[in-house]
Amino acid sequence: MLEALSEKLKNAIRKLLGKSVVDEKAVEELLKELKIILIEADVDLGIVNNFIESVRKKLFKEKIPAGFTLRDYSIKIVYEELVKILGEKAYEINGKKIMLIGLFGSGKTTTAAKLANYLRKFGKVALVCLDYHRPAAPEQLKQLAEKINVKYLIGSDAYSVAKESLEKFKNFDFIVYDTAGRDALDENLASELKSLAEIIKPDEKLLVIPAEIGKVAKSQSEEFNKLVGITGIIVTKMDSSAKAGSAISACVATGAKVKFVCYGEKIDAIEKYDPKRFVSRILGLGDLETLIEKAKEVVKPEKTEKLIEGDFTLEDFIEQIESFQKIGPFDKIFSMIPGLSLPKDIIKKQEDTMKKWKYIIQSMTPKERKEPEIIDESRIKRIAKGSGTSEEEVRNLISQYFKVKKMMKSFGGMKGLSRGNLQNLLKQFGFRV
Ligand SMILES: Nc1nc2c(ncn2[C@@H]2O[C@H](COP(=O)(O)OP(=O)(O)OP(=O)(O)O)[C@@H](O)[C@H]2O)c(=O)[nH]1
Ligand SMILES: [Mg+2]
Repeated sequence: MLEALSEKLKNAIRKLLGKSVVDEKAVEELLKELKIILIEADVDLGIVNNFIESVRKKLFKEKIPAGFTLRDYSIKIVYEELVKILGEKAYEINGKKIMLIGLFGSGKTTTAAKLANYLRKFGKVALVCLDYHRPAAPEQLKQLAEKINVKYLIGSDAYSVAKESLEKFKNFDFIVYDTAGRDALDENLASELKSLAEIIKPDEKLLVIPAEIGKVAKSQSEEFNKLVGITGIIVTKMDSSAKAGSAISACVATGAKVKFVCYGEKIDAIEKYDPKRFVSRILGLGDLETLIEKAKEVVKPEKTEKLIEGDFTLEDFIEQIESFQKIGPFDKIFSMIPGLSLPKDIIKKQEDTMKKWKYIIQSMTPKERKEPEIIDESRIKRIAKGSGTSEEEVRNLISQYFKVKKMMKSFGGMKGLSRGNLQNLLKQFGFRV
């Protein structure tokens, strides 16, 4: 199952993130683990090796951009290189006439109905049965079409139905053609598909491949492409095979475009294939890329020098709070951090606390912000009143500030934080991550 693969990948990443020090050795351990996981998931060895080499090259032979720690950057690169082997771009369906082709039982008929149902949102759709080899095929298509309430055409032989469909559905936006399957792509199937394509002149010839064939998808898509030509691929049964990633990467390796994936028998179990979303999902990264980009934007490197000295005032504290808030709402930030799940009420509480801290610091005089040591009981009273908080809350903030200051000295100042280390940023605000 895809979830099992996903769980293994997530664990490997969690392991790296949980390390106190992320160095070359730690990344190598991650790579070793990823290699085993991908090979076990049936991904082609050549593809796996290229993937590992590209990650290594980017992390150890090229310069790590400013604003990143090795910890963040290694996850970013693993993510990007996985996206590369899984297709990089999302593709559209182009045109009106869509022919589905593929071997026996790959899911053509079911997928034809799912696709018709999906395309209904964009225009008028018709389903056409071109499978008159399997006696039950026309009835299967008829039932599916009636279930989703779209127009359909069935007849008694594929060629005349193909011709008739062009006239009958000429005012439709989409015509989805279901064709017959075979055990293998033999001469008969190839010549039937070619003749049908000559009549229909399809805009799309989509090869339907079940995920369970894994890396064999490469030879299958190459063969179909050579003999009848394909414009894209639909991978079905993603829900019932751990080889989904393998099948997709095998197709991508041939240069084919995976356009849709199906992950169940239900009519709506189809979605446009988007490699970025797919990889984020299996790695459990949420929207990590966006988060890293945003964190980089708000944590400005030029502040680093001063802060490295441990010269961290309450003014810097408030600035950090503000940049943290700029990244986004708290629960969103947390959902984007791999391996981190905190109860919603704790997140909310921390968010409220930070808001209060901001008011408290804003109620201090510039001198108090620079030298919090001078804040005595009477000043605390005044600040609490001015910020609408309690004296206890003011005391808490000051004590938190001194703790952070001490912690930063021992961690070598704000260096780690300023390079975009989210974990440190969170620690600063009292999260145990
Ligand atoms: N779990 C799961 N089952 C699927 C999926 N797609 C299709 N199936 C099942 O796979 C079986 C074969 O599907 P069909 O759509 O009949 O396959 P086909 O390619 O038209 O088969 P032939 O016409 O005999 O070549 C059916 O039992 C479907 O319900 C999917 O995404 N997930
Ligand atoms: Mg069929």
